[in-house]
Amino acid sequence: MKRALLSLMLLATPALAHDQMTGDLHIIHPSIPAPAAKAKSAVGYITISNEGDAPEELIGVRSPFAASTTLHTTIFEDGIAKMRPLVGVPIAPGEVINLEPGGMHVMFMGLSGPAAEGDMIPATLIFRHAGEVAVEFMVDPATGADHSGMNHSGH
Ligand SMILES: [Cu+2]
Repeated sequence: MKRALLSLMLLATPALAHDQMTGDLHIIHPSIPAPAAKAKSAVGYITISNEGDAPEELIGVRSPFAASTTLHTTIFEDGIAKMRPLVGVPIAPGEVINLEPGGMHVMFMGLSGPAAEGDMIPATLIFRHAGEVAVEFMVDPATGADHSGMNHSGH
């Protein structure tokens, strides 16, 4: 009976989002658009709200999902989107930062395996003050954008 109820609930919520409150940090829906089968890289998105009184900074991400996991930003040069590594992402008190398509993102390079929609990918966010925070990136539907084809020459 319990199992039947649970599967009904899962069916009723096709667009899952997840979030967690860790200290003063509200971490909202870490997600990865499903990469193509043989993709060598993937991007991660996340929204973080600093609900405390002190400045914070996201300074790194770690995950067994990829050989290297870094913070990136997107810049436009001559109309071409290019990736550049970011040292950190400051989050002022009361501020909400968005790692989102066309902007800042988490860059997973050298994927350790496939990722299918609905998978939860473990990762650790590293903050300057809060330290290490365990999260899970939810694999969302593929967007069709091939991020691995973008210009990463800044590395
Ligand atoms: Cu990138």
